[in-house]
Amino acid sequence: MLTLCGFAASNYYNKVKFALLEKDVPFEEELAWVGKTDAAASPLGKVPYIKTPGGSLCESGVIMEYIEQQYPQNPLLPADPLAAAKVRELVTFLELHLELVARNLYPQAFFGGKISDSTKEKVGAQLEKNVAAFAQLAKFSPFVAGDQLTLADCAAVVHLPLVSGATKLVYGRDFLAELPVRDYIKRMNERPTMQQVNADRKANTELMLSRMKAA
Ligand SMILES: N[C@@H](CCC(=O)N[C@@H](CS)C(=O)NCC(=O)O)C(=O)O
Repeated sequence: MLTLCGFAASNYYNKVKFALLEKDVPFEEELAWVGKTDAAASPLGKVPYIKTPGGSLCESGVIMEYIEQQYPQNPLLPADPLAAAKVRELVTFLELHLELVARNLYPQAFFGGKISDSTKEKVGAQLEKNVAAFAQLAKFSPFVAGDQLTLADCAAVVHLPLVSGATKLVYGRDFLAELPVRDYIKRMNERPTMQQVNADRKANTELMLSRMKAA
């Protein structure tokens, strides 16, 4: 049995959880807050990580690839090598060129801090460029990579709402507004698997906030 470790308020955790649920892979969850992670399984102290009978693994993108290979049922990658690479291309854009850049805005957008004007300007310009490039690749027809649910959707459902939310809060404008992201997220939220992810996220976020208040 596979164990998913971390906490359900985390978008990276939910990326892996959504893939497991969609593939119908049996798994257990083990709550591990930041600061309470297993250093051997996650040397950077990040979540998620998984425990398997053969050993542990960290990094959400790598974990998704492992799950896809280990459990071939309900595939989230096309069989055709180029089509599969196109899915991975989208995953890379979502993780590296959207989420990681937008993350520089989170201290101000979500955690009550303030970012400098120069960071705001630099990140804004980078995001404009990266969003335009992502728009060239993403299909939303109806899934991010085309007519099949793939690993790119597992990444898109967790990363896109944060990019929208952070840009709205920091710049007063949703940088993804030109893309059909709202309708896409609405459609994805209708899936029972996503409803479970969202319900667990909400409950865990409340728990996290009450822990922070008590601290
Ligand atoms: N590249 C990592 C990123 C994971 C990540 O940043 N997780 C956050 C929680 S959403 C975390 O553990 N942050 C704590 C830290 O970076 O120390 C992955 O894809 O798994």
